[in-house]
Order: sequence, then C-alpha cells, then structure tokens
Amino acid sequence: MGRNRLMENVKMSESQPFIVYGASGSGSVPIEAALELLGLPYRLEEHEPWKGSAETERLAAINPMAQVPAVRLPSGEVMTESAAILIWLADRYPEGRLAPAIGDARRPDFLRWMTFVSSAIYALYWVTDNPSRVLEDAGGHDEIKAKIYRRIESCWALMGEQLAPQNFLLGEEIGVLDLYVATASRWSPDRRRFYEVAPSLAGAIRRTDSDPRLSRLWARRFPFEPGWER
Ligand SMILES: N[C@@H](CCC(=O)N[C@@H](CS)C(=O)NCC(=O)O)C(=O)O
Repeated sequence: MGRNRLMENVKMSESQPFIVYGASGSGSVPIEAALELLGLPYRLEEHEPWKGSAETERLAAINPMAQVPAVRLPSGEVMTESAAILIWLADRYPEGRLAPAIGDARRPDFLRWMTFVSSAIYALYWVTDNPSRVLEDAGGHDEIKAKIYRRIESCWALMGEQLAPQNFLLGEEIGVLDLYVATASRWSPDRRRFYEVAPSLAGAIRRTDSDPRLSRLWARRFPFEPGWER
C-alpha cells in the first residue's frame, strides 16, 4: 500500500480533529508541521502567552504551565510538552515514518536528541524570554541572556559533533527531530549562529526548511525575517 493510501486511512480513522493550542514562532510549529506531514486534520487555537495576564489565565485553563504548545487529542485528552507530543504523534502514526520505530537501532539516538532539545535548549527560553523571572535587577538581564545564548550555542555544537546526519538528522527521511531542530534553531541566538556552531546539521535543516509540503506552513507560522541567513 502506498504512503498516500495509508495516510487516507489514517485520516478516516480520526473522527475528531486535533486542536493545537499554539502561537506563531513557538514550539507549536513543529507539531503543526508533523500534523501536516501526517495529513491529519487539526484546528489551531492561537494563544500568545507573552500577551499578558488575561491570555495567561486563558491558557492556564488548558495547560496549567500556561505555556504553548498543548494539543487536544481526538480522544479529548490534552497533552503538553513539545517533545512528548512529537514522539507520540510519530509513534501513533508509524505509517508517516517520522521517527525510528521502537526496535530500530536509531531509536536511542532519537529519544536522546528529542529530550536534549527539550531539556537542554528549549527550557532555557523560560529565562531569556523574561529574565526578571530569575533576577529583579534589570541591569543584569543582558548578561544573563548573553550567557544563556552561549550555552545554547554550545548545546547545538555538541549535537553537531555527536550526530552524523544523512539527508536528515537521523537518516534519509525527514522526521520529527528535524522539525523540532528546524524550529528551535530559528530562536535566538538565531539560525546564522546555528550554522556556524553546528555546520554538520545545516544540510538536514535546510532540507527541512525547503520540504515543499511545509513551505506554506513555515511562511505562515515562522517566516525568516529579512537578514536571517537561510
Ligand atoms: N517544556 C515546554 C516548554 C514550552 C514553552 O516554553 N513555551 C513557550 C513558547 S515557545 C511559552 O509558552 N512561554 C510562556 C511562558 O513560559 O510563560 C515544552 O516543551 O512544550
């Protein structure tokens, strides 16, 4: 059975669309991208947690951490945590081949790097997005941000040294790890620095950016701004 037929079957088995609680340029974007690649129906509910207390309250009713992304599964259950959602989607719809299967030799690497992006990199933006969360004195905020951005660069560098990508990060096919890194590497210190510190990952991520099935999504949800290096 061809990939398209399989995707049609997957679609028909889902009566309720997924609801993605997200925002442009946020960690919901790789989830939206995974749903696009899987051909699954979803509805987007826009929440920008940085927009103030009314929005925080609205979001906290969905995710007690008051963060995006969150996803309402067709079962009605709400799931949070970007890495967990991406892994779940790839595992739940294996026909989409967005992750190495449980018995695959690349599975440990897959789980390692999905968790690494979430815990070693993504979690740090809780501080850089609002350094007053850890330091009252605004005079120290630039230093905190600069130091954390150096840390993020060193994490990307380490990933670049340890991974040996083919066309994509874990092999010949695009997967949720590529979507996750393609998104997180657009955040500060930005994609140009990412290419400099982790040049071995550049090819896979550029290919992820230019997958024709995702071009509309990237343009709508996380466009490169003028001056950004592609
Ligand atoms: N561990 C969470 C982190 C989510 C997160 O930090 N989301 C950001 C947007 S990209 C957010 O909602 N920030 C608002 C806040 O933390 O107050 C995940 O991986 O989903």
